[in-house]
Amino acid sequence: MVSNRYCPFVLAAVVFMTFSHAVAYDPLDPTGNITIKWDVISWTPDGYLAMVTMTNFQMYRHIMSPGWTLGWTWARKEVIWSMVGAQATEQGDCSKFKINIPHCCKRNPTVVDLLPGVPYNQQIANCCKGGVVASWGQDPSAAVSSFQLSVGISGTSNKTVRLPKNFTLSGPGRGYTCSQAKTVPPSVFISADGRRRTQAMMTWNVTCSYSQILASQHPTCCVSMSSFYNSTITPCPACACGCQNKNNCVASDSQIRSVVGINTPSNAPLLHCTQHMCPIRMHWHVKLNYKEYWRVKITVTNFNYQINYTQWTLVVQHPNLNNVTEVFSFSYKPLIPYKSTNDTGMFYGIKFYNDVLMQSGPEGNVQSELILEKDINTFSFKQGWAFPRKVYFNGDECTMPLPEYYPYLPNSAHGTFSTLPPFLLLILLAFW
Ligand SMILES: *[C@@H]1O[C@H](CO)[C@@H](O)[C@H](O)[C@H]1NC(C)=O
Ligand SMILES: *[C@@H]1O[C@H](CO)[C@@H](O)[C@H](O)[C@H]1NC(C)=O
Ligand SMILES: *[C@@H]1O[C@H](CO)[C@@H](O)[C@H](O)[C@H]1NC(C)=O
Ligand SMILES: *[C@@H]1O[C@H](CO)[C@@H](O)[C@H](O)[C@H]1NC(C)=O
Ligand SMILES: *[C@@H]1O[C@H](CO)[C@@H](O)[C@H](O)[C@H]1NC(C)=O
Ligand SMILES: *[C@@H]1O[C@H](CO)[C@@H](O)[C@H](O)[C@H]1NC(C)=O
Ligand SMILES: *[C@@H]1O[C@H](CO)[C@@H](O)[C@H](O)[C@H]1NC(C)=O
Ligand SMILES: CC(=O)N[C@H]1CO[C@H](CO)[C@@H](O)[C@@H]1O
Repeated sequence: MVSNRYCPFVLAAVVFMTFSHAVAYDPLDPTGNITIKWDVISWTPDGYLAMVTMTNFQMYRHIMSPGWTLGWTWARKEVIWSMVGAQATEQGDCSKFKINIPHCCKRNPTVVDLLPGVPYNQQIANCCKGGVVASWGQDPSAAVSSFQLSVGISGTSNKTVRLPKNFTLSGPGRGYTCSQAKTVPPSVFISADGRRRTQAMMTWNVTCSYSQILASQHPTCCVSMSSFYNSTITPCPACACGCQNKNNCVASDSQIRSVVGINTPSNAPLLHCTQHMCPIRMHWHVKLNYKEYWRVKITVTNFNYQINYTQWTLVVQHPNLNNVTEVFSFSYKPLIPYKSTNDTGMFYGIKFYNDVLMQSGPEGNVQSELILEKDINTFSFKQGWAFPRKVYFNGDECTMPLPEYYPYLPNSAHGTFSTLPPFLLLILLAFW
């Protein structure tokens, strides 16, 4: 299956990926981050009551099930008396407390969201979603997660409180790096009738940013291509996502029933065997050429037997996305990180229709078609222009084939144009 001609390319792709993700900066979402805001709502006899709000400002990277995990280190000997809307995963050693026992005595607590459906008295607004947080681009109202905690044995004024240190965020898994907590101007809250403003006693912010290279050693998706003008299907590069799982992949959907539950290594994903070994493949097919428009078909396929991708997102960069006329079956939203360019957009599923990309198998794909209006000055089928420049799935960049393997227009490839049968030539001339 693995043909030799891909080998130099794989190397080049790996080098390229390593290079392009070395910094925690995403050119398609330059201000994307997750901000964690602590508002001290009131002082208590031995500490304070704080409202913690996590906002996902990333346009297209959400927090999937099993959700976020937040950790920090207390500056002194603080304890958490109680929590609402979340819980510390470990209580730690509270043996020195006799009457009231704290919720958590650890110096470095680890907090997770509660699951949906917890009793009403344990809930607050924006909690209890199993740690799942939507991306800002998809649904800003669901891009927030909050909890409340009562902290003891801490300072009891804005001069004596010490900010927690060393924040860690798993979203889920690695990838996020958090800044130090920084005191910011106190948050202002407006009452329900809009006629009264109150403010926090004290507020601090922590900003966490994502880096794909920290999240995973290998890419997690790849792109394949085809077109109406060339019968070649350009596959994903061989081992585009590393071939480390090649030995325990599943050869056919019928085999999966005998494999699941028997020998599934806990951490390694269970993938369908492919030459690219990616959990996700996006296929871009240049389908039709009209006089003023052209049509593309997009298919996203899940090769992972262990994940249903809920609230999936797909980001595509292509110069003609400034003239998208119609998108079928997916929601579409242009992303305009820089005012001067409008060449990037995000696709995501329609709620209750195709917002879940099902596990590998017959249902494990989602499809869409889009119609783009040609801009006479830039439009071309030559030089692979009709294919995307960059593709991200769930916020992780997908490996592209090398340009030399793109399906080429017969005339621009290797001078085959002139050797084409005359009737094909006529058709081609009519189109370009
Ligand atoms: C975090 O994101 C918000 C919203 O995009 C932005 O205003 C803010 O500057 C970002 N913060 C950092 C430190 O990047
Ligand atoms: C503490 O509060 C006082 C008055 O409310 C304010 O003037 C001061 O700047 C605050 N200090 C800090 C560190 O927030
Ligand atoms: C910060 O947290 C990381 C991981 O939890 C740990 O390895 C490191 O030692 C901590 N640093 C401090 C100063 O507590
Ligand atoms: C702190 O975070 C909130 C978002 O939760 C944001 O609105 C606010 O601007 C941030 N403050 C600063 C000074 O960055
Ligand atoms: C995915 O969803 C289907 C239908 O809801 C369910 O039967 C299946 O067990 C789920 N798979 C995983 C890996 O969660
Ligand atoms: C960007 O392109 C989309 C079409 O894909 C269009 O609807 C939108 O108005 C454009 N926005 C700007 C700022 O040019
Ligand atoms: C189709 O594209 C392939 C890959 O780029 C190229 O090798 C081939 O020559 C093209 N076919 C024709 C008929 O030009
Ligand atoms: C042919 C066409 O509609 N071109 C438009 C493409 O989008 C740019 C910017 O959004 C417009 O300026 C063009 O007129």
